[in-house]
Amino acid sequence: MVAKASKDRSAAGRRRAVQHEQIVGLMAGDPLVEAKKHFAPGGDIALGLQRLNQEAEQGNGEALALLAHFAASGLTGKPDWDKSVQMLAASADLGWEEAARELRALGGGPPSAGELDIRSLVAPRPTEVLSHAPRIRACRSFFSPAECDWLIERGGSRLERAGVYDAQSATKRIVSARNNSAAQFSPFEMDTVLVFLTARIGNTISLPPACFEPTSILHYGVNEQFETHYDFLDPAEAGMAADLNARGQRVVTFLVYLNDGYEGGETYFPQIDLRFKGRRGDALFFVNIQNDGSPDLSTLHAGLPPTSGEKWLLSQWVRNRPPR
Ligand SMILES: O=C(O)CCC(=O)C(=O)O
Repeated sequence: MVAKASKDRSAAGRRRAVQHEQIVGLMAGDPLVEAKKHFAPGGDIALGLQRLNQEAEQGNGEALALLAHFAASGLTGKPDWDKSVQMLAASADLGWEEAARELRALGGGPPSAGELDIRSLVAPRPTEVLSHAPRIRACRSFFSPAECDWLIERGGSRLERAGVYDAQSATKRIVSARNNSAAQFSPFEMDTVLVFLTARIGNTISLPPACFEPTSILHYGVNEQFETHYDFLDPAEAGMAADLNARGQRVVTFLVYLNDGYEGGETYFPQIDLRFKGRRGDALFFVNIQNDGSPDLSTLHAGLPPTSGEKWLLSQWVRNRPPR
């Protein structure tokens, strides 16, 4: 029954993708669609910004919501969180429903967007030690139910088969050991909610979002899993030295469980026989290296398969420094 539900979801996902393609086709020449193209790799960001601003000035709520995200993240200038929330509220006032949903996810209006306390929103959360070796901590109720729902909604429309990183080709490789789905968000594909939530993660682990790899939302249906693996990058592996040199070591893995209602699906550390299954909104994070910087082999872990229901998770891999 549940397996069927998740098949239906991927069929629905495919239908949505086709609809999306059709809409994109119909909208070729639409100034906003054209402006957005400039934020893809190799695009002319300054020109894209100019076009977005023109659209926003003419009352385009979607353009304003995008500018709100850029203002929050500092992708196109100095980050300005207050301005970002004001723009999001203005976008919602213009009738852009997604902006209103973003504000609600963050616990604000409309009409109470002005009451959003961004500093507490991004403040570090208390953690509890689950293991000293390897270093694993949990963080209860790290995301609110509304934040979890927003992330599931964002991830659900972009899921594709998950893969593993192939350093030699610098691309994703599909392997049988990882048969779940994932949605990845590069910095320009994020939104204001994601910017604030990743800032909260950064403050909790004392590493800035500049060190973060693209944020992923993972989805596991019944029998889908991420078999035992390490997250640190092994310098001995082909092609890895260049990646390590460019982007640093993947020192922290930060996971947030976004839903309840499934059986199985724990995160499992076989070396210390630790199974963790967060309730909706709980977080788990661990340090992939030892104090001397060498890989910590006791961090071997797996995302076990749900035996019923479906599991949604935010996964954030964090390097020890921003890319060069
Ligand atoms: O799904 C899980 O519980 C684990 C995810 C994981 O192993 C990872 O993101 O590295």
